[in-house]
Amino acid sequence: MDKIAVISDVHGNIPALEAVLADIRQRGIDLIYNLGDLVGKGPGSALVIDRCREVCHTIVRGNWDQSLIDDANDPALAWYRDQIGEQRLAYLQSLPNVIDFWLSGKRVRLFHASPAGVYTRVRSWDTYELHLGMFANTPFTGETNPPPDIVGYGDIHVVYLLPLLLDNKTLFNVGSVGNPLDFPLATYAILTGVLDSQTVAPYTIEFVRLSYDIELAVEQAQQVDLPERKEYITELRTAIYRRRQQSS
Ligand SMILES: [Mn+2]
Repeated sequence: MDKIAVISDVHGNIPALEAVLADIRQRGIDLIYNLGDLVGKGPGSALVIDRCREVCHTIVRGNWDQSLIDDANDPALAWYRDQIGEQRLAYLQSLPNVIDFWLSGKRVRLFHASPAGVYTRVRSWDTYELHLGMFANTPFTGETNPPPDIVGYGDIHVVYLLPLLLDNKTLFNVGSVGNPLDFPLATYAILTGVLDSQTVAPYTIEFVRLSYDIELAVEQAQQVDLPERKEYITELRTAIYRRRQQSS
């Protein structure tokens, strides 16, 4: 059986990334797909890009990666853009939208947010129709025939797995490595099956949640002039999204 580690939303958190990479290595998995949002939020965007380029087979572009390119004049993003530099920005721009492959007779597609693009968000509590829309071929995804049976994505930083029984499809979210918003643990997914095979065979989708040195990540955030630092640190420690934190 082949194993694929699927990581996403590292968001400049080096201690979380290193904990996840060590776990992947220890399991003997050497194929890593990355669903984007390498940058933003945390203090280590540049390092995360460099490290992920080194270890990930394929990386797709996330909404933060895209907005550093699109919103060149947004002062809130200037801190990250300055840190990353032109060459890495060009690299982010070059990343693909989706990863398509066969696994144990299933067509699998991975992307950051949705087939509409990196900025269109779909949540676990959205409608059946919106969830089914995650399997569509669009100008953003390109065409596959057949369209995907299994779709995995990032973006919302919350793990879930949803069978769409009426249509025989499976939707899942891999959670976030560096900025989890369900539990304060570094999270990723592992797919197991026969890679590149159109023959039906067993496969599994599992989720891994790891403790990592959160206080080291906090210390790294405190050493720099990070935008929304207080909210970011609370997210690391509590997994409560900054827009939901009580203002004191
Ligand atoms: Mn994200």
